[in-house]
Amino acid sequence: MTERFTPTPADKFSFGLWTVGWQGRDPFGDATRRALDPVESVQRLAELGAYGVTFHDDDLIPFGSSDAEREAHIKRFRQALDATGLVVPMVTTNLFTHPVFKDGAFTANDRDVRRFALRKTLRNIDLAAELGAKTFVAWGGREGAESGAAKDVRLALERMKEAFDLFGAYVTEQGYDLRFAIEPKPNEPRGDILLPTVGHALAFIERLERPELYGVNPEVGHEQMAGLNFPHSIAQALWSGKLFHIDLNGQNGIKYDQDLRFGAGDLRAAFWLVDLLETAGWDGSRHFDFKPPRTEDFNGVWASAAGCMRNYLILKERAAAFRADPVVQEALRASRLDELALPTAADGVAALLADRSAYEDFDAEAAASRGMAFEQLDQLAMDHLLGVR
Ligand SMILES: [Mn+2]
Repeated sequence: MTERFTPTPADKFSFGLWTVGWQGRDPFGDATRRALDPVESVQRLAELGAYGVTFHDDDLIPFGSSDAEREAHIKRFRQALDATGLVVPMVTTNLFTHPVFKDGAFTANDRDVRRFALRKTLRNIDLAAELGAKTFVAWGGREGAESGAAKDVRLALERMKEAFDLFGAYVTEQGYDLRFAIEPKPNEPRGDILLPTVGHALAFIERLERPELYGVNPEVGHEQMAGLNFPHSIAQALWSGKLFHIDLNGQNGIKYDQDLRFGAGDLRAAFWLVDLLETAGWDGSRHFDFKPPRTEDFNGVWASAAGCMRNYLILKERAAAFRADPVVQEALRASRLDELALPTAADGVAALLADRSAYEDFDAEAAASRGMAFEQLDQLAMDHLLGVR
């Protein structure tokens, strides 16, 4: 029973150093845990069955480190990676903790701050390429405002575009095999953040000079903070060919960013998310971006990390059982999912106009009276999720 939910590197689970390493400092309280050495995190995550580890530059190399200190931190980290076999699929930049970024990084009103942010990011892009990462995440947590006149949003978007176009040109010139994943979030820490949802980010990407280099890194809780259906956002990102990375965690509705372990919070959304990722053949990392609650000691931290992976594997099994159930397959046909797969007017507009059954002879009342049988279908999903089928 337990063994089939034991993760292995083949499951492609990855964790940010900042997740298990979160010390529990929040707006109302101090840290409740000591700092974790990144080397210890790598070792423990490998023992738990993870395949990858990710980080912000400052998670590995404290802000303000000298070049020599920087090299020493990278060397120790590399040794831990080599010893455990863990890989670095993704790297991201901290452009939010230091007070210099209080008004943002790429969109700060102060030009010198923007230039510093570009340099900090370019340096981190070099490190990402050096460590073999294929995805570079950009979360613009401080790119926003608390009041109307404080930010000219059209100009800020222009500066944001300028930054991403510069990075795209840089990786192209350097020949790096690295793509960018923009991470949307509606608010927190800013009152309102630019590119607040997956949809906003997808639209922004199309305005860039090399749109093929950019995709999204949606986070479960971030879309849910905006009241949105996370699996729907992921489905649109997949449909657009823009799901470059994903942040899995848990959230209970529209409130502060809870960053619960994956599976906590909206369990039904988590079930449909895993069903979607698995049926779509998602081959990227199953990356966890969560915060073990500050109530926990390190036993709780590792239990929380293990729980993320265990919950994914349980939901993966439950979703597969749902799809394989002949009764479910019949219910899907009863709900006419097979019909949705048929093009609506592949015969062309002339044939459509000539088709009297499509309009003149169409019996709207009869069509309106057909039940969709969605409730029977959804209860089957519920039965599988709850483990009673
Ligand atoms: Mn979050």
